[in-house]
Amino acid sequence: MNAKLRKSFSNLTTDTPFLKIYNGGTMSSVTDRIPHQAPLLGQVLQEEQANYSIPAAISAIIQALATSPNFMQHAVIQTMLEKEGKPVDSFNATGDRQQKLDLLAHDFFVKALDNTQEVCAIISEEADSLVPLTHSQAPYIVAMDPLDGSANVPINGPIGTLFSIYPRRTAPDTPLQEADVLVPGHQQVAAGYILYSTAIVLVYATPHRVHGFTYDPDINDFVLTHPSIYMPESGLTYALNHSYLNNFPHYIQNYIAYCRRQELSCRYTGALVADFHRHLLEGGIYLYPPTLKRPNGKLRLMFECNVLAFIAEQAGGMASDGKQPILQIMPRSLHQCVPFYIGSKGMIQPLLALANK
Ligand code: FBP
Repeated sequence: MNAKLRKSFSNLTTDTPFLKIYNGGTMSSVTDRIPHQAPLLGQVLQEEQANYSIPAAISAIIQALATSPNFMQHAVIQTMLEKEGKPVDSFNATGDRQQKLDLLAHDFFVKALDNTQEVCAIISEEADSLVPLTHSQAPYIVAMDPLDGSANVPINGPIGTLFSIYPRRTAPDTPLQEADVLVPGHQQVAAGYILYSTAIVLVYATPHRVHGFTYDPDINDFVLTHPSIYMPESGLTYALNHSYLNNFPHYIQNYIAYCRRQELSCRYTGALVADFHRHLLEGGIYLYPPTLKRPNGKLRLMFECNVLAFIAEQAGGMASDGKQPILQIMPRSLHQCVPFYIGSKGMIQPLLALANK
C-alpha cells in the first residue's frame, strides 16, 4: 500500500471493515461497523420537525420515498440480467416510449406512498391522469418522475427519482380534481430526488434547508453527508444536448458561444438528475431549450422542472423558462413541457440577459 494511501488510512485500525475487505477479508456482520458519526435521515427529519415545525407527515413521505434503493438496485439488475431493458409497447403522455422499469418504479412508489396514509393522490410522469390513493382524505399530494433518465438503464448510466410534495388545498371530503393539483411550483412544501449512480444519494429541500445524504447498504439507511447545501455562484461546466444546436433560438446559440469562449466543459449524462446534482455541488448550468421538434422543450413542469427549481432556489441558485422563474409558472396541464434553464445564479443571469435583449 503506497505511503500516501497508508497516511490517509492511518486513523483506521486493522479491524476496520474497509481495511478488512481491502486486505481481502469479508464483512462478518453489521455489528462489525463503526457507528456513523453523522446523523441518519430519520434523525435529521426529526430535528427539522423540532426546529422548523416541519409536519411529521412530510418526514413520513420522504422516508417512504427513501425505501427505494433496494427495490431500484434489484429491478435494474433484474432488467439487465433478463435483458429486459427493452421498451414496452406503451408511451407516456408526452409521447416518450416507456421502459418496463418506468412502470415498475411507478408502481413501487404508489404503494410506498399509499402506506404512509398521508398522501391522497399522486401525479406521475408515467400516468396520464391523477392517481387517487386509498386515503382520499389525506393532506398531501405528491408529484413525481419515478425514473428519470430511463434511457440510461441499458448502458448502466445514472438514473434518478424526482418528487414534490404539495398540501391539498380542497376540502378533504371533496373528490380531488385534476385542476386542484395544477398549482405553481412555489406552493411546494418540500421537494427532492434520489440519484442512483456510483453511490445512491438523496437530496431534499424544505423552505429552510437543502440537505444531501448518501445511502449505506450495510445499515440500509441514508447518512447525512452534505448538510445545508448552497449552490456555488458559478461553475466550470454546462449541460446541453449539442446535437440540436442549430435548432435552438439565437440567444441560446449566443450563450453557448459565450460558454465556449470561457472554455467551460460540456458534461451531459442523459439524466437531468445527475447533471443537476453536479451543478448543485460544484456550480454549473443545465439547459433544455425549445427545439423545432419540441417548441416547448422536453422537460415536464410538474414532474421535473418544479422539483429541481424548488431545490435550486432554496440552495441559492435559479431556474427559468427564459421568460419567468419556473416556480411562478401557472400550469395549464399535468404533462405540460417548458424550456428549462437551471443552475448557478452567475450563469443563469447572463443567459436571461441574452434571452430578454
Ligand atoms: P425521462 O424522464 O423520460 O428520462 O426524460 C428526461 C431526460 O431523460 C433527462 O433526464 C435528460 O436530461 C433528457 O431527457 C435527455 O433528452 P435528450 O436525449 O433529448 O437530450
